[in-house]
Amino acid sequence: MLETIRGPRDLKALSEAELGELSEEIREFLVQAVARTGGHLGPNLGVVELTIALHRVFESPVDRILWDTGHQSYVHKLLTGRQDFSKLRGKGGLSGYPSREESEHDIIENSHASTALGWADGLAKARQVQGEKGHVVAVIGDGALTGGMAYEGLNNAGELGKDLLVILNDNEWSISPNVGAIARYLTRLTTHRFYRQFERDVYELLGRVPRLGAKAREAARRVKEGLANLVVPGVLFEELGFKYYGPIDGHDLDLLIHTLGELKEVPGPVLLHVVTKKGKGYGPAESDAGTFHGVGVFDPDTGTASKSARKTYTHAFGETALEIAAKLPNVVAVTAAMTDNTGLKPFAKQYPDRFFDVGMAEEHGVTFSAGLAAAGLIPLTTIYSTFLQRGIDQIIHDVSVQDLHVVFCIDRAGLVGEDGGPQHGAFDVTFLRMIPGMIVMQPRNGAELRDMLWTAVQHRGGPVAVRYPRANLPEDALPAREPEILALGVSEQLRAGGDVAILALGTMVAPALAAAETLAADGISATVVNARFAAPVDETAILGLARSVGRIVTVEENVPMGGFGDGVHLCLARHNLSTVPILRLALPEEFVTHGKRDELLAKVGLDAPGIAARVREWVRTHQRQYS
Ligand SMILES: Cc1ncc(C[n+]2csc(CCOP(=O)(O)OP(=O)(O)O)c2C)c(N)n1
Repeated sequence: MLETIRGPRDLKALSEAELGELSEEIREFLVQAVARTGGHLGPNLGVVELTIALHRVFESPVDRILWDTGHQSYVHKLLTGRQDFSKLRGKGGLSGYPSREESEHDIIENSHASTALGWADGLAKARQVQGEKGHVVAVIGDGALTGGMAYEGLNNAGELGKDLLVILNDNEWSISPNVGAIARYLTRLTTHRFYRQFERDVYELLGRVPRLGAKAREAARRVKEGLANLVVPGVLFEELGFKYYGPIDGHDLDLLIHTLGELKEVPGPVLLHVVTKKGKGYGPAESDAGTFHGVGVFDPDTGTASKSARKTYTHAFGETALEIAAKLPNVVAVTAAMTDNTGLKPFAKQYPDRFFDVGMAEEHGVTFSAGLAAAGLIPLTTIYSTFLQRGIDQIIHDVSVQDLHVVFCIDRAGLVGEDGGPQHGAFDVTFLRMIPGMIVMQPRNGAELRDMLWTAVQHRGGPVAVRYPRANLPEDALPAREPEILALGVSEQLRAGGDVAILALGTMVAPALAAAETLAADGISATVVNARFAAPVDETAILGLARSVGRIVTVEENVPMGGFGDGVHLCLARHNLSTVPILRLALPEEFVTHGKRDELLAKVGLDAPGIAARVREWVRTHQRQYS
């Protein structure tokens, strides 16, 4: 049946029983497809009925259906003409998130949480200004509701009173179990004693009187909903100007269709609280919601996920954080809803009192870290590069102006692979380098990551950032020796050559060394420097190489604007050496799409052959200076 659904209109012709069958087919499809490619399985299995009901009741794309965060839009894709999941998240395949390029049914292109309510508010008001018809529906998870932007959206949408339906998809999980007072409030709403009692009574009664059939069940549902409202009003949402409905069972397709049909007619801002189960219908995902939130390739029959045997930078960070915590009792760790993904699970287990998960609230995470640091603790504030973009003002205003010693541990710096476009860590060097006093380092292997983290916590001064990639370590294990304190702003020369000096940052050191070998075979001898620091750059080394080698190449996994290469260029200019030719190799000045990390690096010319080719061509056309 799924194959016959070419767009939401095809849903309208199906009977309720057929819709039920369709939901089973979709579940089977999702498990088989995601098993082959990896992806966000659990969140999508949780919204099968909700997505079918939304497309049955509303008229997308005239009505706008927005998925907050966007990782749960696979079912929406399947119902809006996108059923080729063979290359999901891969080169040339469907994106793992909504994509304007892919479909007119996607109006937002997202992946960062808590934005949908702002979008919905804007879309609803624009419709009013322009006299256009159509509903705006935003689906937001309970995890995403821990982000401040969600409240900024609710605050404005509720106050200004335009038609808008917000569906709260409450499964009690973020990537890990959801945290914070809002999560507890939602749990109170869904587990309220009277509500639960009534629900059980009604269903037991109906179970004993089967001939009452569907009508009575429907009536009971309505009463139950009404009562739920009566005894556990969603006070918070009501006070924010929303009419609150629910909580209702988000896997009961008939109830969802019926309820959404009714709510479609209710004017003003409405919030429907829907309770779902992450991973619904697939045993392994139901019992291990964390793993199946975003899973790699797995065996669909057993649910066994294939794991790489190699250690990653994330593992090395996690191990080092534990080691540092054992040495320094004033070191604490902060995550924004990414305990496991950032390697902090062992830390959280070993030091529960020194570990803080602030929810999907990076801005708060940074300012909270400022508070911790002001009181004398040293926070390891561990946030993916892409999500740290949320905290730029907090890094400047709350941490840096005060010169507070917060250690920013920036995972997923550079290209992240399959998560694609909006998730690449392409900007952190730029937005950190511009801040006065900020120290920015990037290691070339796990041992250096360990030394850099040790250097960062020992630093007596303001903020320090260590960025590292979503990649395996080049080595098998971290060294047994004690960690070293690295000299601030000092690079490491790894290879000497007289034609060109390649200064590489972090992940780019290995391909730069390999490129130097290729260039040597072509008669071009290259110096290769492990830059270590993007800020402050190693002035002594740069000036020395400018004068001795006379041609400088910089390589980094960051956009060129304001990046490490710009830092080197500025250093030359400051010393009246701006005539020294400099080639800045970096990520392209456009948004890179999704695909395997290695494939993407090759595509943007940041693998060894790409670096060698560009340096070779450039050396041939640029005269050396000063040497
Ligand atoms: C700003 C931001 N921080 C962190 C993340 C990483 N992240 C992706 S999904 C997710 C959990 C989402 O939970 P919820 O909104 O409840 O949706 P569910 O997956 O449970 O359906 C997190 C933390 C993100 N996408 N955006």
